[in-house]
Amino acid sequence: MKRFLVLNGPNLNLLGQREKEHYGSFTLADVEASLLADAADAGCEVGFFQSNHEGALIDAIQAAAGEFDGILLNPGAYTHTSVAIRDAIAACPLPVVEVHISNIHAREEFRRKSLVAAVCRGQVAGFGLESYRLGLLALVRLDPAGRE
Ligand code: CA2
Repeated sequence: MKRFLVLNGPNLNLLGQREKEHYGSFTLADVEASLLADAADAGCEVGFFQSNHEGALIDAIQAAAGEFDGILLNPGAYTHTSVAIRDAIAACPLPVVEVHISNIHAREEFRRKSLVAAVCRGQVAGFGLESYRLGLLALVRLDPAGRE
């Protein structure tokens, strides 16, 4: 059975508490419950990790090979700043799908650039909790050997 790691970056543990205009009113626990249900339907497994620390996220990306078949990644604000996370993804043999709750391309200029996008298999942004569900579907359905 395929296993996917759902990796969330800084401040995503605060979902549902503030900034509801950008991130809705659902919590990270809601995201995880939804993905657990989707994974059961799809016949795969999901594991979860959230950290506010760049190095911990990099450690999780490095440790995922051998344990998981792909990574669903919301790097939070590190999306726009972290060459180190980009390098970890580039070095990772697993497909990584970048997800964002908000449409980063319709927000402030500094959020429109993702440093990780070019080393991810694809990006889903702007669909709230559904971004995670669509990203998981992409991981389930994509050909691990191919680029399409
Ligand atoms: O839209 C996304 O998923 C983001 O990755 C969320 C990040 C933001 O820095 C990115 O530009 C886009 C921020 C997550 C912080 O979430 C909070 C939730 C509640 C209260 C405060 C922050």
